[in-house]
Amino acid sequence: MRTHYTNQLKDLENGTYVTICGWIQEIRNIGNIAFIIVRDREGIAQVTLLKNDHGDEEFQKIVSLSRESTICVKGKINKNTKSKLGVEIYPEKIDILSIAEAPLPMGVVDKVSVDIETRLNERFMDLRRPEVLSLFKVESSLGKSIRRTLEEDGFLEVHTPKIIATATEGGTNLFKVKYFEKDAYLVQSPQLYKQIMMAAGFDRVYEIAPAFRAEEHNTTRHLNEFISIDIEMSFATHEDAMSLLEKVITNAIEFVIKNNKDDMNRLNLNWKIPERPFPRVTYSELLDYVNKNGVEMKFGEDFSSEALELIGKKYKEFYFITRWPMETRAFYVMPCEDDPTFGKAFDLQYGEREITSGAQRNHNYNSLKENIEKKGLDPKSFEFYLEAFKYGMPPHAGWAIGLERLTMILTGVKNIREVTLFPRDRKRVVP
Ligand code: AMO
Repeated sequence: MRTHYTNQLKDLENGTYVTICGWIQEIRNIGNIAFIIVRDREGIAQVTLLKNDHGDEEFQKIVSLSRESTICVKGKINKNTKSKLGVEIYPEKIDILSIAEAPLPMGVVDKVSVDIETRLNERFMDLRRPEVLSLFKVESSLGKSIRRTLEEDGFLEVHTPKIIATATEGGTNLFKVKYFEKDAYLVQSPQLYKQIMMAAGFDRVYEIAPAFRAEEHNTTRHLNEFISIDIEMSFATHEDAMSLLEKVITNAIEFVIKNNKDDMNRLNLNWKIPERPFPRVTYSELLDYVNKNGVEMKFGEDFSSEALELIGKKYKEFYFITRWPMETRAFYVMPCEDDPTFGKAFDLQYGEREITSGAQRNHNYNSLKENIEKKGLDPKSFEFYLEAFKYGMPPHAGWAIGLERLTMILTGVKNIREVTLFPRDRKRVVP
């Protein structure tokens, strides 16, 4: 149907025939001439309709079309125009594809602010707004670049099951599903399976897939379904995993700067490529720091939002929190050789926000099993996982980035729902 997107018109020769398709954003009718603003994914174009050329009846039919109706316009490019866009189309044929009902559930380009609930209820309409679309274009580019870096580094893409029998990240925030005669759960993370893939000899794997967490609290940072970008690599330490993560993040930022100039302008983003390596701070150093600065915290506790806010004032950009207490982290973390109270786990932070968790994993069957028990979990329910550690398991490490978290942090939106097409939160499963 279409020959060009609207943003491609300005580079064409005068008189070129084009067909554009999109939504009627606005019609200005000034008598014998009407200006129709047509919007598609890439921008807007002006269609200049002359009554003399089309006849009264056709002219009236088109100018009375409702806003947000969809049309295709075939016509000739004119660059000698006073239009702000520097180019207009003189239409020869306008196909009316679908007429929008009025009133609209919400405006697309109106300046009036609409609350987030209405926006999420009418999400298809909200997503037509250029600044909302830009957020998802940035998210798409981040995902694209991350995938490219991993592919270039020899990672194999895998797809692991999303219906599982065992909790991976602790038992509290699991969604139970009926699985015929049994109970099963939606996966919180592909953790166990990506580790099993190391025993399978796949060496380096990645997966970009939904993960499910029954988060009790409705926060601006948590979703019940999010996109987890997971990697696992063999014959590798937590240091190797951190270096890869630095590269993945830096490349992704560079990619967006290069490929999303319009979106960055529209969103007022002014990114610079971060320097590598990112600073590394140990858990204990930060524990000391927050206790000295008025936020009380005991060894072994995770950082509260209050503590993170304080830390974020000192570390404003990317940094790693390393050397976590074993008791704070999941059972699969490898203890440090010099002091097994600590583990080779890390979080990547941006200011007060967490983007990624990762670790070198414990690949020793006996001590892994012990650790499962220490955490009060039943090794029986982990048999299928533990089995993979018995017959030759390489040392391995990995991490997971929350895609919406990353996009949220880099674009500066205050609510993670802004960068989730159809968010699932404590109250919302529709649309
Ligand atoms: P973790 O539980 O820290 O680690 O999750 C990894 C990353 O996923 C994102 N994330 C979320 N995003 C939105 N809503 C949520 N409810 C949510 N929960 C987590 C965050 C977080 O940093 N198996 C480990 C990873 C590993 O060690 O490889 C894990 O799942 O950005």
